[in-house]
Amino acid sequence: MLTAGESHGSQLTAILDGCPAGLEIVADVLDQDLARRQKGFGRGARQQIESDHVAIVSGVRYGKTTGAPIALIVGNRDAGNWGDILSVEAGVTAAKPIRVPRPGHADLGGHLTYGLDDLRDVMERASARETAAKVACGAVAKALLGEVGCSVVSHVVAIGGVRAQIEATPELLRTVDADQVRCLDPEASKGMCDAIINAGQRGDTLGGVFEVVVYGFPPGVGSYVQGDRRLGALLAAAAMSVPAMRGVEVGLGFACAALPGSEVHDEILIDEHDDYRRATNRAGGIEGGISTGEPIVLRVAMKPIATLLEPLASVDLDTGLPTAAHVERSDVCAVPAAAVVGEAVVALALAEAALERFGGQTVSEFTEAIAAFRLRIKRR
Ligand code: EPS
Repeated sequence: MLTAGESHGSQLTAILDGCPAGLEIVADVLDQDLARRQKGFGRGARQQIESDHVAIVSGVRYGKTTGAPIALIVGNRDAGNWGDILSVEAGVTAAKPIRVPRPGHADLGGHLTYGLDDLRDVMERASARETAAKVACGAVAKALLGEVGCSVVSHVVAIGGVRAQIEATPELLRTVDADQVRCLDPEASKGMCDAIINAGQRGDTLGGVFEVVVYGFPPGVGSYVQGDRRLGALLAAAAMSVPAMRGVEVGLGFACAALPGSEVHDEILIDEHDDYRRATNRAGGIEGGISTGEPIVLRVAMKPIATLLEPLASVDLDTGLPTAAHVERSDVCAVPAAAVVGEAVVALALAEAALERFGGQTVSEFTEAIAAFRLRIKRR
C-alpha cells in the first residue's frame, strides 16, 4: 500500500498492489468502514463536513479484482473551504505561515527534517486524515481474508484511564459499533464519554487503548527463522504505522512479565476435528512468530491528540522565544476511530503475510492452498 494526499488537499489517493485476481470488491463495503472511521464520541467538526466515499479507479472490472494494482480515491470535501491555501500552482498569495510547532505532533520534526518553513506543509501530510486511505485499502484486505473465513474486528478497551471490565466475545463484538465509543461495557462507555466531555471543557485531549481481534486466521503464517518474518513483529509494525500509536501488546502482553510460565503458556490439545488447539489463548494467537490458529489479539495504546485548545508551551521559529503552541480545529478523542484504523492495518499485514506464505495470483489459488494446509496439519 502507498498513499498520498494532504488533509485539506483535494483528495487522498491509495495504490494497493499484490491483491489476487477474482476478489469481489464493492465500493459500498469499503464505504462502510470509512463511515465507521468517521464516528466516535469526541471527534471534531471535520467529520460533520466529510462524508467519506471511495472511488475505485483501477484494478477492478465488473466488480472483481484483475490482479492489477488497485487505485482508490477518497475526496476531501473540506478542500473547498480552504481556497488557495493548499494550491498546487505557484503564483497565488501565500497564506500566513504557521511558525509555532505543537508538542506531540510532527511539526518540529518535519520542519527540521524537510526544511519546511511553513508548518502547514508538515501538518497537512502528518494529519491522521491519511488513515481514511488506510481504511479503504484495509477493507480490500478484509475482503480477501473473508474468503478464508477470517474476520478482523475491534473494540475500545480504555479512554483516559476509564477501562472496560467486559471481555470481548464474537457475539458482543457484532454490536459494538452501536456504542458511541465502540466499547463493550456500557458503564465504562458512559465513563469514557464523561471523561471526553471533561477533557474537552478543559481544552485538553484524551488517548486510550483499543483491541483488534482476528478470528479464523489460518495457523502456520509467519516464521521464527528471521526476526523480520515474525508475525508479532509485522503486526507491531503495522500498529505503530498509525499516527499517535505508542504501544502494542499481543495476548497477555505486558501482564506476562509478572506471571510464572505456568500461568502464561497455552496448553496444547487435539479437538474433535483432529486439529491442534490451545486450552487458553494467552499468547494472543501467535507463538514463535507463527500464527497458532487461535484468535489473534492485539492491544494498541494511542496517545492523546496533540492539538490542545489550551496549548502547551513551545517556541516561535521566527524569534526563538517561548510562546503557546499553534491551535486549530481538532478532535478531543479519536480512539474509537483509531480502532477501525487498527483493523485495517492489521488486515493488510495479515493478508500480506498469508499471501507470502500460501501464494496465489487468483483468489481460488489462495483459498485452496490454505484449505490444503489445514488438511495437512490435521492429527490423524
Ligand atoms: C482527521 C481529520 C483532521 C483532524 C484529525 C484527523 O481534520 P481537521 O484537521 O480538518 O480538523 O480532525 O487529525 C488530527 C487530529 C491530527 O492531529 O492530525 C481525520 O479525518 O481523521
